[in-house]
Amino acid sequence: MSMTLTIIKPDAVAAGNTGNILAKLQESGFKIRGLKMMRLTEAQAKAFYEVHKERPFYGELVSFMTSGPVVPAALELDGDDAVPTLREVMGATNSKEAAEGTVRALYGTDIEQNAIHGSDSDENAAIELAFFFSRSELLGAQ
Ligand code: 3AN
Repeated sequence: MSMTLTIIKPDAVAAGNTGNILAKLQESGFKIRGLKMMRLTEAQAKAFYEVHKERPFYGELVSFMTSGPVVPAALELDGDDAVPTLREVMGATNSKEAAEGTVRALYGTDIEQNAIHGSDSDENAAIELAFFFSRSELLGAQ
């Protein structure tokens, strides 16, 4: 099995799409191994997106991610492909360009308000899972 992290972002939580998105992820084969609702502090959002700190949209991204509650979830998939499978189910960064049926096409609005985050590599998935969940919070993790 393999794991990845998603965050249901403030736009999707505020729109009431948390349940629909979790259902779609489960229909895509993911098991939910950790789940919480929280409001990120500015320091947490800055730390989570530190790789983007030189990008022009960093400030806006931090404001957006702290604008309301988010729902991080630890996702497990049979086999090795949790990260690429979530990227596929999630769709392109810009919701307007995301393939039909993907989470971002269904529930996102644009390049910033794009409904969910998904880890982009196994290495980052491990770092991001540890950012939100302690080992004892990851039920069923080996
Ligand atoms: P992804 O979320 O598809 O991995 P990244 O890692 O390039 O995309 O970007 C992280 C987040 O930064 C995106 N989810 C999006 O919310 C935001 N973002 C990326 N590019 C832009 C942009 N050009 N303008 C505003 N926000 C952006």
